[in-house]
Amino acid sequence: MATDEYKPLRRIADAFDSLARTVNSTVPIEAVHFSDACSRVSVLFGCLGIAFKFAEMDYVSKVEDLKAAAKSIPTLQNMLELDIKSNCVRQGGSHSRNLLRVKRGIDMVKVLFEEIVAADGNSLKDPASVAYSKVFAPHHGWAIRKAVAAGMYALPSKSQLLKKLNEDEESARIEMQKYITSSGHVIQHVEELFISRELGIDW
Ligand code: 1PZ
Repeated sequence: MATDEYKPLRRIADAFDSLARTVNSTVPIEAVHFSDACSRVSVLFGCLGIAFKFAEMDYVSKVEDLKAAAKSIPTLQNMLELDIKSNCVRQGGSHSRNLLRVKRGIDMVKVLFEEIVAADGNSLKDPASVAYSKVFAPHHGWAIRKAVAAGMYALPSKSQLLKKLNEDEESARIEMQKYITSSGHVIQHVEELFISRELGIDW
């Protein structure tokens, strides 16, 4: 069996699976581990076409910020606590703020996969629109929401996406389900880091 086969969906699901296992223990979540898993998600943008270039640039730059921070800050909770001390949690470009945005990115992918797994058709437009409206739309202004709505028409079909990911219906369903479960634990953990420090997650 070729172990070096190109299987990006599997790599994403495995990264979150491994991360979710550490979340379930009492050990705090490592910033390096988290940001590495989040950076694997970026490959999906390349499969969704040019329309999502802007989203890609924003997401990748925020993940890169967390990766760079992880070189000197061991855990996500350390990151939040440092920002609390410096009184810059909500400041543009802060690690805490970027963490909240990246958390939404992985949440959007989770809802997208849930919708794809539940849908019968070959369209990505409805699954992607639902995911966007649940996760990001409440936090985005009118102009961005309009641009995203326009971009939805340029999405490939589900079968085109699966082909680019080198998966068939059955294998994709398994990997998406794995990601849905494991990212759910990770997302909940990150939200609790904010909520337990009364930082809120709706900004
Ligand atoms: C298949 C469906 C694909 C749809 C992807 C739609 C993604 C939403 C596009 C949003 C455009 C991003 C514009 C930048 C928004 C920024 O203003 C905010 C706030 O940033 P800050 O002020 O803190 O610097 N950034 C965000 O909300 C993060 C956006 C990340 C988008 C990641 C989407 C992940 C989905 C992956 C699907 C492949």
